[in-house]
Amino acid sequence: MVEQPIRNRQVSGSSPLVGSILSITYSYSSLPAEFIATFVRWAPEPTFCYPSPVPRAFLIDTDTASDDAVALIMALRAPDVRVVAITTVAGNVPVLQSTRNALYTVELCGANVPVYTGADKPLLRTYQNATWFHGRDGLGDHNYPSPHQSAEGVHAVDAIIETVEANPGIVIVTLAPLTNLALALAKKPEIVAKVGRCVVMGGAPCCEGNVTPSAEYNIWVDPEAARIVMHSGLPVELVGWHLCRGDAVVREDDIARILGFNNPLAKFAIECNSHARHAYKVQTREDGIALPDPVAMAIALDPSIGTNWSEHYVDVETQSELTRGMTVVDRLNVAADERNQAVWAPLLEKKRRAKVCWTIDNRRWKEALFSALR
Ligand SMILES: [Ca+2]
Repeated sequence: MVEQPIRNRQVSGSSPLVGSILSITYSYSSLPAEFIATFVRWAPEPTFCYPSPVPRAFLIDTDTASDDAVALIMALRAPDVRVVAITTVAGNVPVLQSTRNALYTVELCGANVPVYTGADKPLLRTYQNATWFHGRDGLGDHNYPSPHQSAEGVHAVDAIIETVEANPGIVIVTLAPLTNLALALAKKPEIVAKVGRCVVMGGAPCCEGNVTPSAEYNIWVDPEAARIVMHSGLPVELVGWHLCRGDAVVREDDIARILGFNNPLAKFAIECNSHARHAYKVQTREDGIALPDPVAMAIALDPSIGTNWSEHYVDVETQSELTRGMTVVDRLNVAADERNQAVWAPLLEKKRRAKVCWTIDNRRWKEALFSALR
């Protein structure tokens, strides 16, 4: 069998999820044969990590568009965080554009963080970008110059595995479709036990998505990958799209305040979201800049910005077209009812519930944003 790079992988779309993923061939090696039984592994109970004098290690997986860029700035400028790796994936923009945007943002921050390019399409689905929202280049089409640095030679999937293994307790923040993380879990399920937190920007637990009424983009684009992550036993903290709307939106007075900081990062943060601001108004009739990824990053940096959390089994719909990518949150714990246990068995086996954030302190979220851009 001729091995192929991951971006040229061959998949079988008709077999069941795990079988299909097992059929993926890629350059490193075949996925472990025991994957079916073991891609969901036990891991210790999650613990929140509050700001500490010892820098916390972050790995950020991103489809770098305009709100991702702001989230990267927040992490790169956080004094108590060491961003050890940025991995990119196809999502809002094609993966190579995502890498370019991540490198540009890192350079704008004067940071030195390796960027690794990852999967260029979802596990099984046809790739669909979101340039209609963020602009063709994902950064509002302002013709930003090419970055000086290049991506690392290691694939993002291997970078995730190596980075987690080298940094036990690491915080993973996903701002994109979960393709890279799912592939890393498939290749090395043991990494689950070494992840301290996994903050996921994605989902619409209140059932009002930004792609369909049921689904938010990151989950909708690659629902099979999201399902693998939710079944993996990772200590997921789910930051849904609902947290980024309404009073969380950066309004005209907030924008004026940020521009008043009068520095290149503040100007970039507003400017690169110009296309997204327009698209968001068309989509929701809300005026202002919605920043889902920065809200997730604010919570990754300080979980107490989330003011209402609860723990539930969370699954992802992969069979229906109508509700593709729906984050199904078991708020009433129906999984405990023996009549439902067959359906929920994969999650029940792992005894790992996700922490779902329902509300945030909007004043403190915006203070975190201002602090990063000041
Ligand atoms: Ca994103």
